[in-house]
Amino acid sequence: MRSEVEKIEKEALEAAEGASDLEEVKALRARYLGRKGVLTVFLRKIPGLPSEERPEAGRLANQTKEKLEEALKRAARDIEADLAESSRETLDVTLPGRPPAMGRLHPITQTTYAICEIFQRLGFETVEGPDVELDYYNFEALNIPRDHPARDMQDTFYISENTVLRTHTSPIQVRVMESQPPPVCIIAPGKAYRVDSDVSHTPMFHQVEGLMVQEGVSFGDLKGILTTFVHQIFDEETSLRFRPSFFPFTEPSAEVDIRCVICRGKGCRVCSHTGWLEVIGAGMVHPAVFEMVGYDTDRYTGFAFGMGIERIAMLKYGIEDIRKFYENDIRFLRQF
Ligand code: 2U9
Repeated sequence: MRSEVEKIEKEALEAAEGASDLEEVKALRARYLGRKGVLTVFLRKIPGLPSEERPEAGRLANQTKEKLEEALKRAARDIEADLAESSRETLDVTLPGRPPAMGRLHPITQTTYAICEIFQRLGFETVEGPDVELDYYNFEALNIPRDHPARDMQDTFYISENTVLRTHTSPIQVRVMESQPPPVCIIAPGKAYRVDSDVSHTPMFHQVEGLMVQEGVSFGDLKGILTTFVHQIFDEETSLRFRPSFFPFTEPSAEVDIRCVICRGKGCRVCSHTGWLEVIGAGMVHPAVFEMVGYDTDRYTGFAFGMGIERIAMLKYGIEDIRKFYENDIRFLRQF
């Protein structure tokens, strides 16, 4: 009797260990533990055994049943774990990696670089300066007196009584002149701030200003430099006209118009049907500005000019609303 149970146990445990799929485990369970299973049939025979053999036979058979149940459970668990492992995604280390998402320069940065590059080729050096400026460099040294409308609280962001967010990049040029004698041939790109907001104005915008100071510098030199610049940033066909104007820091002063780059002078919405676009302000540096930085006004003359970078970018790319540059709409920015 003992050897019969041991034989069943050995055979069943070996079969459980060798089971290769869940169907096989299920079949083994039925074969040994099912209603007509080998072990069940054996258990049923116990009551017919001589009474002294029954306890031993019962104990042995129940022990085998427990071992077998345990072995079948383990077999099912191992098979399931193998299945999960083999269905997991495999990693092909020879595949090329995902390319990193490429960023790009903001259209205003691209335009700033394009403008600066043209002037650099003409011999101008690029200089930068602080956005938070002393009242002195932003206004006083540029011949903008205390009661000038440009100083109005409505136009200027005041940080304190003596400090402002610069309203133009001109203070950079004052700082350079203060720090060195002529010759000076510089361009000053950067942010400027004014209390203003509509389709063509944002409270922060960008400017490039230029300054050339040397003995014998004339208005003719200014016209030559700006004509070359316009031909390079737009094209050779773009003509210019210089109109008299006024700025506190230049005398004489001029506003520079270019032939409308959208309609070529026929008249359109962008040029308000005039055929011309105002893009640059310029003039000969006012002697009062030279005096403030200690330059000899009998010896030196100079010209200066300034332009809004957003305006140049809008005309180059045909953008009608300045606020587009600052909405951070990726669909807009991706186009440049
Ligand atoms: C110094 C002396 C003179 C710079 C100049 C302009 C004329 C001008 C505007 C164009 C559009 C500013 O962005 S904008 O609103 N600029 O019209 N700027 S002359 O004159 C200077 C600068 C520095 C020491």
